[in-house]
Amino acid sequence: MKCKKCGEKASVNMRQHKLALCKEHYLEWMPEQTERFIKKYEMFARHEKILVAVSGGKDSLGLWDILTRLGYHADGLYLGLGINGGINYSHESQRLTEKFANQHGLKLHIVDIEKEYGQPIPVLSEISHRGHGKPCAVCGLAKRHEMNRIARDLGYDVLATGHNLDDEAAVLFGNTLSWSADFLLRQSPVLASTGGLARKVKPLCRFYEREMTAYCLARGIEYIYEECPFAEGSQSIYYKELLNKLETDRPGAKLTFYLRFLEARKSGGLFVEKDSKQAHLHPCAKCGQPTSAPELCSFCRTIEKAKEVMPTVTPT
Ligand code: Q46
Ligand code: ZN
Ligand code: ZN
Repeated sequence: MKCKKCGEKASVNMRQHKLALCKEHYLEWMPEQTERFIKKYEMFARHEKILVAVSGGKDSLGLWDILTRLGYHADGLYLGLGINGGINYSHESQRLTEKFANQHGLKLHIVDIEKEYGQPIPVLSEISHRGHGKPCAVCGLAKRHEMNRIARDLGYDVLATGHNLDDEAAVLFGNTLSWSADFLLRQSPVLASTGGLARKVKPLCRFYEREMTAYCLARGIEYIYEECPFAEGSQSIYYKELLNKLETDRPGAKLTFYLRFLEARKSGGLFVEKDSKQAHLHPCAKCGQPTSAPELCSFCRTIEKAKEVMPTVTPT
């Protein structure tokens, strides 16, 4: 496989884009695409101050790296959750985040939940009896709360998170299975700031997880490979596995699923009664059946086309 830009040996092959690139051109392509998404979804402007939520994982460190390479003013925020498990997850993820910030001379804010609120997340979860034995509900709540607090208190314009396409498609899949209209209508690459909540953006929402892995490897970014120990057996991991099976058979299916959703949401086509659209129907010039096409209905057009190729086809 050869790089589409220079003809050298490709190191990344993106079947869904029918695009293979060498390492050098891949490292150019990722920030170019990110910039395109930032503009397309009107995430933020050049002069705005961005707070990147960093966890030490490939997505958030990759995002911080890309935004910095693009010349944006992006500082990091690391939340110490106090989650240890076998691999000492919080300790290791903080170490790698600090290492990245030091290597690149970037500003990193560290907020330790235990220091701030007296107990680490797992204990707060236990004593508050929320989340059926798993700390994720309290953890999610704390993360949203703290990210917003720091963004507001330190005067950041926008909060950026490293959610990638696999994350977004899994959330979308879950919300579609349960037809959670409110959640579906709120899922977006940009959430405008409202009533004291900071604007939230997801500049990586169109990149596959494996594209982020490839980016970090190519850039030599050291990140934490392990997931949080509480992520094991979660519903979102199960949905990701299902979507990966689909993607293997139909490359690009995940991206199409997400992008078509965004289009439908933008055009107001989600959960809107079709009645208003039916008003635009008129009779087909040939068969008289209702159609929204300008002259012939789709079926008559198909028959017309077939007739051109094979004159024995009978007209409607
Ligand atoms: S919510 Fe749950 Fe995550 Fe918090 S406790 Fe771990 S798995 S880190 S995305
Ligand atoms: Zn190349
Ligand atoms: Zn509060």
